[in-house]
Amino acid sequence: MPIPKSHPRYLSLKIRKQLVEAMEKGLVHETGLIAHGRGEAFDYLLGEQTISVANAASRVAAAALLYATHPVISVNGNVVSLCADECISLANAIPATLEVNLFHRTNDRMVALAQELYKHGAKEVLGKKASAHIPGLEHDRGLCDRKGIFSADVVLVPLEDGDRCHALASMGKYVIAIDLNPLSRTAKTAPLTIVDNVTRALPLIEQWADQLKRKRKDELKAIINQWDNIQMLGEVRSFISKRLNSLV
Ligand code: PTJ
Repeated sequence: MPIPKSHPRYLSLKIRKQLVEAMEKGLVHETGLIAHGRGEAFDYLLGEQTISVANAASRVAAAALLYATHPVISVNGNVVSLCADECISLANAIPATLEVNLFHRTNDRMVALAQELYKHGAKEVLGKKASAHIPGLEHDRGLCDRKGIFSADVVLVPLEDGDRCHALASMGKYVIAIDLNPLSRTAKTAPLTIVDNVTRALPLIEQWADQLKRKRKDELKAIINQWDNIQMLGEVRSFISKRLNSLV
């Protein structure tokens, strides 16, 4: 059924339809729809907007990606289906490597997601060649590319599960998470969390990268060092509770 543009929840309904269609094409895993529902609920609490601490976090993310010697953007079914163009554009701007890394890994999904990214103009997509394993993660969700995530110093993980975020951080990587849930294990484990919708956060990181790209390495390092993720998560919780109280 076509969604009427006049519907007050038009954008949200359009995105749901996009994800369902992506699931039917084999890009999104069934549980990706459940994950999206949880994300939507938190986005609702935030007022479906980028709050100021998320904007500040996106600036630090841009600094960390520019500072890195080997930055990787890890993408999954939901991320490719919602923002393939934004991922590719950010990867070109930094420049960073794109790698498909799945929780529910199957060969068919790996191929379909890489093809989708190539269709959108990606130059190179890693992931299919599972040449390394993230220590501490059982089963196929630990598989990754030795030239990509395994050897990266900075990894951007939009919509990551807490376990893998923890494993990547334990490898000494600087993990940048994008997660609408400020209470998730991912949000709490990453040294830098952007509590925002991936659809808003990815273009914002690119805008900041554009502004910061002429900064010296020591200036970028100073931006990264001043970030306090625990304090920021407290500010997000306080924003949500104040907003909830103002709504009743
Ligand atoms: O494609 P695969 O096989 O790698 O599977 C991907 C999913 C998302 C199914 C898998 O990683 C998973 O189960 O994730 P979780 O543990 O449910 O975590 C998803 C987190 O992302 C939750 O905390 C949601 O609040 C959050 N989230 C969902 N949609 C968005 C989001 N955060 C930012 N932007 C969104 N659009």
